[in-house]
Amino acid sequence: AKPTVSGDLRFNQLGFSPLSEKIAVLVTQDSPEVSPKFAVRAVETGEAMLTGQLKPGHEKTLSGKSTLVADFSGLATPGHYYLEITGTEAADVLRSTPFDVDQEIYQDLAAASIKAFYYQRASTELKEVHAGPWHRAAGHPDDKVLIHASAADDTRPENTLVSAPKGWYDAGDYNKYVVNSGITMGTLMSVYERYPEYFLTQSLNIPESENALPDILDEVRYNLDWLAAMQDPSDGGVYHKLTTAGFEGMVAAHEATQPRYMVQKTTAATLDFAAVMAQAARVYAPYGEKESKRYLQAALAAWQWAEKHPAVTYRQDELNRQFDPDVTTGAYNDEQLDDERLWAAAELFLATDDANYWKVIRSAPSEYELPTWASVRWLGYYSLLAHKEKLPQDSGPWRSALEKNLTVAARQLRSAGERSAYRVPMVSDPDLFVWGSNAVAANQGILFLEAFRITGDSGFLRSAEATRDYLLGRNATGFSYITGFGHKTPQQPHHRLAAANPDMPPLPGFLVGGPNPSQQDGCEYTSKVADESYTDHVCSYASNEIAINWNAPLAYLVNGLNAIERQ
Ligand code: 9MR
Repeated sequence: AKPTVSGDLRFNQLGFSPLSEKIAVLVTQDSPEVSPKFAVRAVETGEAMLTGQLKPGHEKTLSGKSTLVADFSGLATPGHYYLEITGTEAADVLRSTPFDVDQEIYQDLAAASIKAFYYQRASTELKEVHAGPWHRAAGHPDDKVLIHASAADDTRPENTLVSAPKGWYDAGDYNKYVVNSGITMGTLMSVYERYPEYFLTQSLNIPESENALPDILDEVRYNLDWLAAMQDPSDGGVYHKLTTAGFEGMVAAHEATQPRYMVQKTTAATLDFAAVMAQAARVYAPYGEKESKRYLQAALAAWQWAEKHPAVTYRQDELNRQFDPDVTTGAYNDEQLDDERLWAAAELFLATDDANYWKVIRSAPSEYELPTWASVRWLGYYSLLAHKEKLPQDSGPWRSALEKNLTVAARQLRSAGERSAYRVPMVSDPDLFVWGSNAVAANQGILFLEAFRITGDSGFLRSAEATRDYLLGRNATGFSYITGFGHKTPQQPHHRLAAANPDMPPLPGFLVGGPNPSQQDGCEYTSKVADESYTDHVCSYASNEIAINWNAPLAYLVNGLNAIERQ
């Protein structure tokens, strides 16, 4: 058969840093017997800078298609290029859209992935000088929040007014959920802790940019201020969420004015809060002793509440049978609390050196588990592994076992990626495509960066890059899943702040949820295949919503890689 060059070319649409692996994938209907040739040409002169032959992808795509892979990793000279694939006949040519090779290529995306949190700020006006064309009026003052019947007690009866301003909107909706803020905050503080020097020079152009704190810590503090107010000062328990009873319509923030409630205290929220505050006590210590102590006190009080209330879970349906008004917003309900307990114990151990926390840590399972909002054990283990010097003297074998579990998981994922059609781990298993699958990918990227940090094996860096390539276009839909970065990006994310401004491009730097074959939103999709089940429509909250717990691992991955690549 003649080499065929018809098909779709999939690659990272933003471009490549000079020393990274560079791969483009041609998705074809049938695999030709003779592989076509490719050339990477300079846009300006047409000169071929590098030539080669496409190689068959190892496995079929999840939809059963074949792929051919062009590897032009050798092209390290910065420049503006396009890829050309040629068959046997002169007319048989396929050209890619142009892309860059550039040492600075990830600077803007790295900053934008954190600036996204600034755009999500509640209770404040976004000025044009910081927000550019996305400037807007303040929404949700949250200084008069009602204690919901489910949260009422002697000190705060039903309808007591409390104040919990600031913080970030969770996602496309305007509510603020403690559990989801937990993993988000842990991830953001951790990327800062891994690459502190790098963050000293990053400017986000936010209102606090001029102060002494790195901008990422200013942004995180905006949410810490809110989170602190989610704790009941009388007993240390933490409310599950601050929310309207039902979701608001797709209106601008300042026009979304339904009453806001503090709903039931839960063990998951309280333990996540304890972990975040204990980590904050460590991270902010060099910048303010008083602040750091306050965070630690809050963490300790939360831990004590959770000791007394070890299994208060959030069950929205039951709650609605007992109390008015019915609450129908995000539930973030979780029945498994051992992992939250481990994470809190880990951060509190690092903060206090108290042997009681070490006991909790030593009795926990240690097999690797990719973090999600409901599964946070490895946030604790990542922190412990990154602070070896604070571990007990005789913990060497325990730590080695933990490191082994991490690197074995990373190695398995890496080889699954190398065998796959797109040469990325994400497409090796349809079960990975849950609601928010892009955050699964981004968290895999974090795992690779951690495996690289522990072993120094640069193969893990290649896998982290591949994950970044996946999110930026080397995937089954050909979308770059990050708003504003790439030539085919989400135009209609499920994001109230964006939907309220239909004449503007969507706010930039946001990762959408990504392919999710469960399609819980009932919107129109063109495919049911796991990695194709994505629709760029505002209706699709199950595949096209933005969320803070998805942007945080994106921020970790792109900033972590950028820090390493720019060294
Ligand atoms: O990310 C959450 C996902 O794991 C759940 O399956 C889904 C349904 O409960 O909810 C997702 O979180 C949403 C939250 O409930 C409300 N704000 C938007 C979140 C992202 O879609």
